[in-house]
Amino acid sequence: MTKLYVSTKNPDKLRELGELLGADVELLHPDPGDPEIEETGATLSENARLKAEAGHRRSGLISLADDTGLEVDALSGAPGVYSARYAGPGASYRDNLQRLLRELHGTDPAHRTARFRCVICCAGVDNEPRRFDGVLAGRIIDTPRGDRGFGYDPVFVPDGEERTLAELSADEKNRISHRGRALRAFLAWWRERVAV
Ligand code: ITT
Repeated sequence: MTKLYVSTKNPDKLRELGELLGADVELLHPDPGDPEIEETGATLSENARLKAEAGHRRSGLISLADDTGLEVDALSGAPGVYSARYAGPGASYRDNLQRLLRELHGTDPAHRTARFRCVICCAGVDNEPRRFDGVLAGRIIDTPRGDRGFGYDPVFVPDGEERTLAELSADEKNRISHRGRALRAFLAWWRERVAV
């Protein structure tokens, strides 16, 4: 079975990446006690690359990393690259979501447009890491709905939907999501290069 190292400590991302990659790929990942990889980059792309290269060095395997941000137009693109720590270091999903709702309080529904942007980086195939992108456009509502998904999903309604991402099934989310799009772009390239 093909092995891939996924350089994330976020169990929700790992689950979604596993669903998207399917059962014929064995996923390895960091242990909870493994050292953190500092996300010192100024962009999603730099952080995805840092995590993928560190994962490849650590495991000796082809390594994937995902860096994702939520860009809200009324907040000039925030929280963006800071999405995981919007409410401060060590913030929970709930803290981050509450801060987002506070910042958008009173903002007209027409001005609540946003998008998830996901950059997946793969290290260990070529000399240079490869980057794959996926975007999902939508809007931020003011009252969270749904208990699936994770992070900002309960307040994000994708374009063409009335439900939040947290109200969609895992399959429905994966079919349209930023992560699904980036991962399928990676898979198309990888199947040609490495043949699963
Ligand atoms: P790793 O760096 O270990 O992969 P992380 O959670 O720190 O995990 P990011 O730096 O990419 O990952 O942070 C992105 C944050 O954005 C994440 O913590 C969630 O709060 C949110 N997020 C990412 N993907 C999401 C999704 O599909 N739906 C909702 N929120 C998401």
